[in-house]
Amino acid sequence: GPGAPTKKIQVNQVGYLPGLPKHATLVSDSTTPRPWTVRDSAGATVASGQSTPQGLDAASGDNTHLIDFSSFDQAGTGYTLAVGDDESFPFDITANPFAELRHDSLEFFYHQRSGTPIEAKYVGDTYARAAGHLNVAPNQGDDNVPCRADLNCGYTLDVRGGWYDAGDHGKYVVNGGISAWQVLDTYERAVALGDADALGDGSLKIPESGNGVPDILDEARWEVEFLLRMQAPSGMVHHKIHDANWTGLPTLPAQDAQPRRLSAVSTAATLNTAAVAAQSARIWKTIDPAFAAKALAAAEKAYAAAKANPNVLADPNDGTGGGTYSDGTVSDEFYWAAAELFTTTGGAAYRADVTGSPHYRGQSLSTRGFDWASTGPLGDITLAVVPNGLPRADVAAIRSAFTTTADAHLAQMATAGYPVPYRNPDGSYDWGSNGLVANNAVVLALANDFTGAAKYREGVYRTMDYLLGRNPTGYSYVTGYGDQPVRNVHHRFWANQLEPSLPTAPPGVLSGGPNSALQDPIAARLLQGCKPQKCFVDHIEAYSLNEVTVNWNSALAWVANWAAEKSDG
Ligand code: 9MR
Repeated sequence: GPGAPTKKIQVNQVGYLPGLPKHATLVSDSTTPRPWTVRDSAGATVASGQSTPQGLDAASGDNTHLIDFSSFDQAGTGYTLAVGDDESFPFDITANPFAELRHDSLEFFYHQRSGTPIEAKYVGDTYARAAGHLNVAPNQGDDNVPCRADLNCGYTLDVRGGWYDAGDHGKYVVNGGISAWQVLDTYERAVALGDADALGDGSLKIPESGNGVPDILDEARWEVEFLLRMQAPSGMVHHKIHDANWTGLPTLPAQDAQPRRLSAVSTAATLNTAAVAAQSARIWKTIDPAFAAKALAAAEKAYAAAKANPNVLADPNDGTGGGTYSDGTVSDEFYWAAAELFTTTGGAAYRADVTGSPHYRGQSLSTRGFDWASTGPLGDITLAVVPNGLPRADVAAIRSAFTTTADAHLAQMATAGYPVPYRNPDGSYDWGSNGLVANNAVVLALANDFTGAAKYREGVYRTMDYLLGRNPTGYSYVTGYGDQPVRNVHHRFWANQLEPSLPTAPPGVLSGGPNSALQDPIAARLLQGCKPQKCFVDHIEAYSLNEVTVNWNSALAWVANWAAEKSDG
């Protein structure tokens, strides 16, 4: 059936690291061990052993065996695993499997830029395209947009720029904000706890390369500038801007003829912008003091406006032409924004809001993970990583919340057929499960940063195994990586499946992944009764399974950069 894997042995199709555990999954009903071999690219047997039967795996519905070939450490390319007549996709053993992914996953954001041409000199002819949403016909532009007619705001805003959210051309503050934050956090964490060298000026193929500022900051700033434009004169921030009606696939940004609608302000968007602007203020403090001051003023104004308007919720039914991103709980956004403002300013009022929050000290960490609607952990990451004025014992308590959550992930992964740090109480897989998985790998990575314990580092690479092919569908969920990567992600420009003159996605883009709620017509038609990890098909119209987004790629980029730094390659 659709999504049926083509292999019985699932591996990380990209690469395993010498000196680390190397695991694969065999699908087999046998209750006794089965002999396996590793073959080199010439077909010669270079290692062998016996599998360990694991029985029925609930997440996939497969009977699985563990193949542990950790003892084989010879660097090389084109290895395969074989059991009987079955053979895996090829894989490498290499010191740094993430050297390219760390940059590809960040360059995704340049491709998603709105309001600027995407130039061949950075992306090549295949991916070059005209600017979108600058009021050049048939576009109706984002540069002079009134509020939705029924809102009667009395002003227009220039909200050009930013990143398109996903396969659609919407720009949503709560999701763009967490994504910009995470790209910036990739840099902040590397400065505070790791090695920021690889993130410097000249590391990415983007127009700002060579301007003396780390490219990763330049790319994030493209979105931060947009978030600041979404702020209303009141200090509140508009929730989103998108088309009046959904466009079809394919539609290039410059060909979008729909009117653009600026939605109402929301408390969530206001706090999200406050958080990212406050973070930006400290990052650019010496790099660009004027921008830093502008960002801080916007953040403080937004935070004050949100305190005065604490319950302005986005409309959960406003889903025509764009996603809703509605969120009924904003206590986590209050905590996150206060954490960023406190870290940047040391202000006593912000500190009181942080320490008095029910989210303080990792209370919103869970084995499901975090996303645009659950932002408390973002505040925890900042407070645990970036130097601030909290008591040492409180910082230690936040850090131990990460290790406790990481331990829960590792315990659950230890018995899984296809180990992955992600678990809902009912076993379901959410829309964007791969993004949640990648964010939970961030938790594992931080647990390693905080403790140095090797088990957490191994957990990060084991998570990459899942995303790169050691899963029950046999897909590498990262475009361009592995022998069977997803090829038909939901995107209005990378729509090769529908229009052969258009490209497939560039390398380094994360598909949303399995979603057991089957929330699009393709999923509902093809996947009834699927086990959660198998609720996936590589189809361009399956937007609830196979879309790409800025928030999922920001999580991938964070983890890929950490994994590259920590692989010593
Ligand atoms: O990622 C979002 C997911 O958490 C929600 O369950 C889903 C339905 O509301 O929406 C997802 O976000 C989509 C957004 O609404 C529009 N752009 C594409 C996003 C990814 O599919």
